[in-house]
Amino acid sequence: MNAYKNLMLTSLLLLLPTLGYSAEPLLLDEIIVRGSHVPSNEENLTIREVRESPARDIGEALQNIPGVTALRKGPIANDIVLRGLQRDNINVLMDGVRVHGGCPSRMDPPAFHFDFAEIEAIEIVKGPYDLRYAGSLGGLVNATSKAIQPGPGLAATLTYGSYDLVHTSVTASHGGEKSEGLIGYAYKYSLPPKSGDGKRITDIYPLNSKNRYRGENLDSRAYDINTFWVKGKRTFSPGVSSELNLAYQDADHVLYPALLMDAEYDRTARINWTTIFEKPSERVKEVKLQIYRTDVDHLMHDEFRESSRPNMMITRDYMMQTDAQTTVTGVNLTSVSEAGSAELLSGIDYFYRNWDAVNKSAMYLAYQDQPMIPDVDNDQFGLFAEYSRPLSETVTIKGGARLDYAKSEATDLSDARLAGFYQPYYSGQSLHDDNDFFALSANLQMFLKPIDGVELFAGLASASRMPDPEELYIGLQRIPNMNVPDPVSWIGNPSLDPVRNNQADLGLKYSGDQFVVNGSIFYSDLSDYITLVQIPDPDGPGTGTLSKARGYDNVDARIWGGEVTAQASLHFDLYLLGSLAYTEGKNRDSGEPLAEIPPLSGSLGLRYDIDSFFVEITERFADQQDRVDPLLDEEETSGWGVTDIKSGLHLDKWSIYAGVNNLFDKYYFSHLSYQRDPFQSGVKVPEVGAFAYFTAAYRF
Ligand SMILES: [Cu+2]
Repeated sequence: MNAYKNLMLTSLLLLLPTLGYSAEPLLLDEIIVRGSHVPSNEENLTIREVRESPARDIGEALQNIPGVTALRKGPIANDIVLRGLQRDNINVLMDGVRVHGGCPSRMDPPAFHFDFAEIEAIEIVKGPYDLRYAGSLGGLVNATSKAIQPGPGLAATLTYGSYDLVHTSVTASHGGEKSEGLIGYAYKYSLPPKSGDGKRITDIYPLNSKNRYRGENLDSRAYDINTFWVKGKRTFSPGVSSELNLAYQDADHVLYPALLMDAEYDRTARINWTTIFEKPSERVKEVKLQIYRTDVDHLMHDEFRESSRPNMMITRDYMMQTDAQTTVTGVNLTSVSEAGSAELLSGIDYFYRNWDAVNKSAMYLAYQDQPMIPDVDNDQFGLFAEYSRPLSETVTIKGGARLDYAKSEATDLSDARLAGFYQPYYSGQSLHDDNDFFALSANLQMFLKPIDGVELFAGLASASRMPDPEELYIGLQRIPNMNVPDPVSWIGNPSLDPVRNNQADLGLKYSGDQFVVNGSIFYSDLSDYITLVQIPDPDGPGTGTLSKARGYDNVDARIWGGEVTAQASLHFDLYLLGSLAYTEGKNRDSGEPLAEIPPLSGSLGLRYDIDSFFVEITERFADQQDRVDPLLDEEETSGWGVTDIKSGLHLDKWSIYAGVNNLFDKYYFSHLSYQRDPFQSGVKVPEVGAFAYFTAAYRF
């Protein structure tokens, strides 16, 4: 693998001297123009770029951004990992709306609940530099929905790919002077893809495994997702407008080979109502009021697996099932004021989140309901202000602070269950079914343009986030029995403290006529970082009502790393595109590496682009990951490299794309795609083998 990596880096260096003048490096111009709007700690992915790829969802599409990795348990539903931080350590929103998933195993991460066709662009803030939303501890990923263009509009896309993949969408819109409206529909379907060894990814279990798919389900739908959305906007008087967005998504029959269960359904409803007052007074540029609600209803079970075959104990269609619901109701009020060239952003951010999940299992409690996520109420209230001001022609500073109050209560966690099941795992700590905390976050950023084409960024930040309801209160008791003498329980830690991230960032961006490079490095000191821990059986192995467990603990940790991307314009309308990203994490309490940190990864591509036509070949690669946490039995993952080719044609109203990912049908594993609990089966799911696709897109 190292030889391979060196080859990639050497070829990049050898190609550099061939930089030359092409008449109009259009692609480079576009990158420079786009780059000039965002500092080097931010990235922006447009949906046009996404359309070139066969990405199944937002998480997969974002993998092209260095520092972003996707983690998944099946063919779809990629969870976003930003510089090694995942779950509630980062914020993933759409138009500022929170959609927390319902599944305790994160079958439905936040980004799963939006469709590409709803989205115009995705903004990524790397590091704790966003103060608008609670919990942007490691960064923010915010998708912005499509704006309605004046007059009538129609957009349609159809992608057909290997394994009967069909992704299609259509939106129709009309933009008038006072009223605007948009309606959209998207459908996604695929059979289980095959990995490089020629096997369906549903066919990864040995014949004697209870977790293997039943014969009739090996080649059944991998997912079947319908999404509908409407948007209406009304301008009441000059500068006062109100917009209402409604969306409903029904995901059915989603397979998760990495887990013990699959999703029967995952239904999401979203309402977002935003009112904007422009220039309400001399000093105030804008006041925005946003009210939203999201609802998720998720059901998973093992009915497609051998484990659900009836026997003495299994008397229903399933051996195990989890029924989960979650809602978020939020209000944001923000105002932007200006005085000269200085700008002040301030606001209030409030939301209420409820999460409830009930597990039933034949093997442990004879189908008795178990409050796995015990109907947790979580309120968070935040106040923030951010000030930015140019100090001179070449220097701008930006800084701000945020104060948060949060409260969590497990309403379905009885005193008896807390004392009898939770307390023995955390002896010496006094556990409660409610928690609250105050936290202050702040940052200071500096942007410098010392000479033409060069931009420097320096940032210092300290941010905090509340432990999430799962980390605090999850409870899945597995009582040792004849069939399973030494099971693993799941136990939240109600005495967890909030995580704090103290981070420093440096960035450098250079834009020249033939060459654009953007590099950044970061160092993150995490106090009370929440990590998974293995806890021994408090009442001795194989006896009593308790078993060994996986739980959570606060530890001190550090994560550091960096990313670099470069684009160069060569002769003959050719462009060289490259990126590298590295993240390293250490648990300072145990001295071991942090678990679930992506390895060194990158890409190197050559693209011919004359605006109306392009063809590109890209090599994506990752080094082996041997920095694993032995305390969690985390396994090492080998390095890999795969080749993707694609091309596209842009006509007046039509765009056509075709390509093959993993051209040489390599059999490989992504480091992050398996250590997933609860309900991980322990089997690694390989990545998709050779995958061909064709997309036609129409718009006017
Ligand atoms: Cu689930």
